[in-house]
Amino acid sequence: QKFDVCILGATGLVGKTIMEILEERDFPINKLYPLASARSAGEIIEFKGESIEVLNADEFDFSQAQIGFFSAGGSISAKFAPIAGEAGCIVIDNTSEFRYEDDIPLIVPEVNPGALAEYRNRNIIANPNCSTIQMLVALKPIQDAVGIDRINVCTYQSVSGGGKESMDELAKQTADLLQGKPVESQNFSRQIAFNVIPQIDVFLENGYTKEEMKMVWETKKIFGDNNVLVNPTAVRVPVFFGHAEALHIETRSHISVEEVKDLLRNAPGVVLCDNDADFPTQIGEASGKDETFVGRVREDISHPNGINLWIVADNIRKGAATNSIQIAELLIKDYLS
Ligand code: 2RA
Repeated sequence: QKFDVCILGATGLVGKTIMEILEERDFPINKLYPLASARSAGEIIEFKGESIEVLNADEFDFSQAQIGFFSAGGSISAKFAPIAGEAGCIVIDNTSEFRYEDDIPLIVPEVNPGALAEYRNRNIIANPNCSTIQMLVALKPIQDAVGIDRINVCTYQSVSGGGKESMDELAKQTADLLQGKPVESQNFSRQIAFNVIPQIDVFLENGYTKEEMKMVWETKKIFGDNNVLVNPTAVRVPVFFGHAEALHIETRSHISVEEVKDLLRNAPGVVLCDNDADFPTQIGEASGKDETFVGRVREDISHPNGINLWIVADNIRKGAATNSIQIAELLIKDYLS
């Protein structure tokens, strides 16, 4: 069985990666409809050796597609996802627009596949934020084994999380600085080249940023556990692809490092970097991969139930495109075949 699929935001970083991964995984596509705003409509994209014209989303009849991958920004999803859902196109939405609505499932296939059944409420499924996805893929087996009371996390997030313009800004600033020219910042609140910025998204009233609170809200929803406490600091670093995270977790009962490593060795989607010096990094291990890499697993010497972990994944792949496609594959396997 094959499916007609539309991709809204087909000319963006995530949209293009979705197309690459659909091809790589030989996703069962019958017809592909790349969609974008009127500004990008008419561009030609390549898919499976064919040139396909990008269509104007405003003029598209969503009943022509059974599955839609949306990654064109929150306001675009707010406008088109309900229209598509009502037309029978099941939307997998990569924006934060619907993530916190009670009747919309928020899915990481390795973590909460059972919640996918709720897609029937509105034909919309939300893909979580990149920094949440990789964290929960790694923490799921620990949560199941002993429960997690509290997560302290600092992120080291690449500029691709902010889209193509943010990547261009890092490249330009780096080149300008190396040539002794002054730099300008447009996509970040400070210079990003040769710097780190403890701000991703806007500040909220409680002093945390929206990126940080996404990790709090989404962890509770995906784990189905309102008692898990999350204390994040999200930081942008001058890296193009891949997010890293330093975690200090407090479990509900004691678990040894060896037990955690055994759980991670067998966890779906996880690659355990077992030896201390084999820690994963964005460039060396995670970029271009679909797995979540975990290293530096060790006991927290300051807490009886504390474990430290270092978690790295490709934010555009597992943090966005791959996770969305895995959701679609699960949907097909459990509900559409
Ligand atoms: C970022 N989490 O890295 C965002 C992307 N969704 O900026």
